[in-house]
Formats: sequence, C-alpha cells, structure tokens
Amino acid sequence: DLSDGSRLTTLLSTIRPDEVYHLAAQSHVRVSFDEPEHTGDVTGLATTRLLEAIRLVSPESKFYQASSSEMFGATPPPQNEETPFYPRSPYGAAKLYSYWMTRNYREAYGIFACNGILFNHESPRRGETFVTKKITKAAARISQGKQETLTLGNLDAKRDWGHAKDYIEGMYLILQQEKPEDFVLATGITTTIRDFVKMSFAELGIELGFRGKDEAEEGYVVKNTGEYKLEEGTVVVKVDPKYYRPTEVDLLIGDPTKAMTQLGWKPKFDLAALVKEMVASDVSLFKKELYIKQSGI
Ligand code: F7E
Repeated sequence: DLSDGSRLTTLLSTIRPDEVYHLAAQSHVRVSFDEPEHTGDVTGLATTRLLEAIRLVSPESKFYQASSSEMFGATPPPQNEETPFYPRSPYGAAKLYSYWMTRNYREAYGIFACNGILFNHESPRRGETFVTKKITKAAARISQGKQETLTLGNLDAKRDWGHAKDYIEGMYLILQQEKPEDFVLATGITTTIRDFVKMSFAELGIELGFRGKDEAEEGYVVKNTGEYKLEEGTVVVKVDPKYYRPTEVDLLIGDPTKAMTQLGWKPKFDLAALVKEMVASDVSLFKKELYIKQSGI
C-alpha cells in the first residue's frame, strides 16, 4: 500500500532489494481530474515515501522512477531529456513532483535513483479504459457482430505509441549504467487516435472512413472482407464529449537519441506489429469467452 510509509520501510528493510522499479500509480489521466487529491497522494507523494524508505533502511538499492511523457504536456515536440515540462493534468503534475524528488534524492543523498521518461507503451495486457485496448477490444467484438459501436473522445490527439516489452528492457538498461541518469524512451513516431482505429479495424478486414467534425464525427464501414457480414455504410465509431479531458495533451513525439546512443536501446516492435498483436489477442480472448459461455464451463 503506497499510502503506508512505515509498511514500505519495513518491506525495504526486510527485502533489501538490489533494484526497485516504482511503477505503481493512479495512472489514468482522465480519472486524475476526478480524483486530483488521491492522484497527488499515490502518484506523487508515494514516491517520496519509497525514496525515504530507501534512504533510511536500504540506501544501496537502485531506484527506477516511472516518469511519464505526460510531464511534457503542452510543450511542443520533439521532447527529450532537456525539454521543459508543462503538465496538463493532475496526473502529469503528480508525476512531475515524483520526477524532481527522484533527482533530489540522487543529488542530496547519492542514491542511485533514475527517471525513465516513457512515452505511451502498450500491449495486450493494457487495461480496457486506455484508448488502445478500448479500440482493439471493440474492433474484435464489432468484427464478430457482438458490439454495435465504439464510442470515443478526442480523435485528433496524437500519441507516440510503443510496445511495453521494448520499454521494460529500456528500464532495466537504465539501472545497469555506471552512473544514475534520466532517459527518454519513445519511438519518435506519432499517430492520431483516428488512425489507430483505422489500423485496428483494417487488421480484421474492415476498411473505415470518417466524416463529420468534433462531436458529430463518425466512422463508417467503407469495405468489409472480414468474417462477419457488416454492411457498407454501417456506422461503427461515434464521439461522446464525456471522454474529452478538461485540458488535453494534443501532441507527443519523443526523441530517444540519448537512450539509443548511451544504452544501445532500440525498439523491436513498430506500431503495425503492436496493433496486430493486440487485435489478435482480443479476437482470441473474445472467442474463448464465447466458447466458455456456450459450453457452460
Ligand atoms: O489516452 C484520447 C485521450 O488514456 C490517449 C497512461 O499510461 O500514457 C497513458 O496516458 C489519448 C488521449 O493514455 C478516448 O484524450 C480519445 O489524448 O490511452 P490514454 P494517455 O492519457 O496518453 C502516459 C504516457 C501515461 O503515463 C499514462 O499513465 O486518447 N482518447 N478517446 C481517449 N482516451 C481514453 N482513455 N478513452 C477514450 O475513449
């Protein structure tokens, strides 16, 4: 429990870990607007609780802080380790506090504490309230006639999406350096939410077109060569402003040059491979779910 500092200290003194990867947080940006105080506590202050525990009882432990591209927020791209921060949500602000506390414990107490500033990283394990998984899951179900529409918020936002497997390797490499430093991990390529939707449906043989603007925008079937008969012209994507954020991060493009040159880090997955894997996984999960329902297991 990251709100319980004494428990963290007891755990750290018992385990005395070589490396601590601090990935826990209230990590949903939209939710952070509804729960700003809770987000400040578990996404911000909890980092200090962990760093204090390390300082007091396990100062040899190396510490990795999951910093986020959301800290850049409104700062124009490309974003790297030297780019000024401008968070646009309680989540981004809480992560920025944790970023600076990590640097402070490094400079003040000599703890091997590093920030990985990671751009969006996804996989089939992504939670369903994040946009990639929401899209791939809906595409799988719509392609089988088990869901009618996918309702989203801002389709124009652009994200630099990578595969979580590549980013985990990067985190590990960051803690294997001689000196503690901060690194950006990103692909350097950005894509709109709308294009992610198109790519996901295309995986299932469904070509989508978009028409209309803002709340009136909709995605419809242009051509379908998929398994299930979905008529041309059927509307499958809608927009609902309830998914808009009070302040949005419009454009993220990371510059991972430092990680590539200093860590030798290079992502193995591109966006097409990521979409393929996520859609295939959701189709197979959906078919298993159906099988379980039908067979009554
Ligand atoms: O939103 C837009 C939304 O919630 C991506 C977290 O892991 O990465 C993640 O933060 C974009 C935004 O991720 C919907 O407005 C449109 O522009 O998948 P997301 P995120 O906010 O980028 C960073 C690096 C983190 O650190 C975070 O912890 O998609 N969008 N329609 C939507 N987003 C959601 N969730 N749902 C929609 O219906």
